[in-house]
Amino acid sequence: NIVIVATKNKGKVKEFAHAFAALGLEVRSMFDYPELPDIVEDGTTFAENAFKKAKTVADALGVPVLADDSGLCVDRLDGAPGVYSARYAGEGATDADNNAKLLRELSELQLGEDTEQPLLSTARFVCSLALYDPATEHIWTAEGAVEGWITATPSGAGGFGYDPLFYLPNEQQTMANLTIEQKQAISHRGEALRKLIASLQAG
Ligand code: ITT
Ligand code: NA
Repeated sequence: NIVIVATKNKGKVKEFAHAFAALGLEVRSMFDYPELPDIVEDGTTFAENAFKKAKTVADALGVPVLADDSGLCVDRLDGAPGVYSARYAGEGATDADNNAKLLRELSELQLGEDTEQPLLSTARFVCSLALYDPATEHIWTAEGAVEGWITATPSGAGGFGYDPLFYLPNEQQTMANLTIEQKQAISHRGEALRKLIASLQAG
C-alpha cells in the first residue's frame, strides 16, 4: 500500500517514508509524479497551504493525498519566517542560505551569558498536515509544534532545514543532532502525524 505526499522536500520525504514504513506503507512524493503542475503557496497560514497542496495534487491524480506545510516561528522576529520558511532568503534559497539569513537577522541579539551555546530567541517549529480525499471531498487535518531556542552555533548533520540552529533545552542538543527516531518522537511533524493517524482510526 502507498501513501502519496504532495511534497518536493527531500527531508520531509525521508521522515514520512520512515514513519509510514512502520505501518507497512510506502511513500510516493512529487518526485514520482513529475508531470504535476507547480503549486502556488499563497496561503497566510500553514493549514491553508497544507490544504491547498493536498487538494491540488489529489484532484490531479484522483486519489487521496497527504500534504505538509511547516515552518519555523521565531519570537524575537515576531513569528518570522513562519509560512515563508522555505524561501526566507529569497526564491530558490537553499537551507544554508535560509540559516545564514536567520542568524543575520538575529545577530545583534543575544540572551544570557553562555558563550558556548549563545541562545538568540525562543522559537517553535509548526507542522500542519492535510489529507484530502477527492472522491468524498473529505479533509482530515492535524497540527503539531515543538518549542526550542535558536542557537548562534549550528550543530549536527541530521534532519534538514533549520534543524542545526534549533536547540532543544531538554535534550541539550540541536534537532540536527537527533536520530530520525528521536526527531520523530518530539518533532512538530511527528506530533501532527500521530494526531492525524489517531483521527483516521477514530473514523
Ligand atoms: P513542499 O512545499 O514541497 O512540501 P517546502 O520545503 O517548500 O516543501 P514548506 O513550504 O512547508 O515546504 O516549508 C517548510 C520549510 O520550513 C522547510 O523548507 C524548512 O526550511 C522549514 N522546516 C519545516 N520542517 C522542518 C524541520 O522538521 N526541520 C527543519 N526545518 C523545517
Ligand atoms: Na509553505
